[in-house]
Amino acid sequence: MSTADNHYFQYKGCNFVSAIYKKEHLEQLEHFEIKDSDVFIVTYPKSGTIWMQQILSLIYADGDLDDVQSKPTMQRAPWIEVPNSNFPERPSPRLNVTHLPYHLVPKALKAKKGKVIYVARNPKDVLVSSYYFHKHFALYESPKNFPDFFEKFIDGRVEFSCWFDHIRDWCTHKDEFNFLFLTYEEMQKDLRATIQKICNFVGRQLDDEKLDSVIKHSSFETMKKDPMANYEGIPKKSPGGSFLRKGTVGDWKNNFTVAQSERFDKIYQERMKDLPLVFTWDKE
Ligand code: PPS
Repeated sequence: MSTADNHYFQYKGCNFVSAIYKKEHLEQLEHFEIKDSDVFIVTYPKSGTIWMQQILSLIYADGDLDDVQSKPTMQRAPWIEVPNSNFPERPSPRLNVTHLPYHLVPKALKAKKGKVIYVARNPKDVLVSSYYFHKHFALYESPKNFPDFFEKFIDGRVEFSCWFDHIRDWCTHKDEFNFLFLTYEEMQKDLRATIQKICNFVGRQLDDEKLDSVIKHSSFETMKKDPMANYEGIPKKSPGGSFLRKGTVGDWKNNFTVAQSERFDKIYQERMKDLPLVFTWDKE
């Protein structure tokens, strides 16, 4: 990709925002030691990351809300690719999050140590959510306009590069990991069932009361009001706007033209035809 303005740098084929990430840290994290108790949420940006950080930390809190309500999500489950994530020193069980593509995660994870929860979201909604976040977040390049951002997204000229490559590489290599695949849309449709799936996967059981509490504290409405789960303090380009923007399925319909949608569908079919994935594109 063109990095004329140095907004991004490339590391092993993946685009990173220069203001946040450091090549030396990315090199080191490939060699991090992994423990069986480590859990990694893996997402392409704007696929439900903070939602899963909130859910997972609530599950591990086992009904004790003090920690969850006193620490922001990014401290409860930090990004391993952010230089100050402090991964090696943190006490177990370590909850983590990453947007990294398959080929850049700690190599030891591939030996089935630790657990990976991959959360995917239909890419039209990912694109739209990402467009608005680029307009909102001060450290990100402002999109020229929606059509221009659309082209960049399709070409992978965005942070963490191409959505199609991210999901393909993770899904085709899933058997190298203890791997749970979830979608944003299934979380929307049946959050209780999704939380139960996560509990089974990580080996934590919650009684009904604790399960209800996780559901309550991870609802869009509760998180939007919760300063520990809504990123209200991040640097913004202008007042107003919110990280928890709409939290729905199908908002792409309010933003894509018919021609953009048809073009996206064609590219999706070409790039995804041999992957057995089914996305929900509209509210059910
Ligand atoms: S990031 O920047 O990659 O960490 O963003 P990420 O957290 O992956 O995605 C942000 C979008 O997730 C929505 N969100 C939720 N939707 C439903 N319920 C809950 N609880 C929830 N929490 C976050 C958030 O609103 C962003 O989507 P959009 O479509 O922009 O609203």
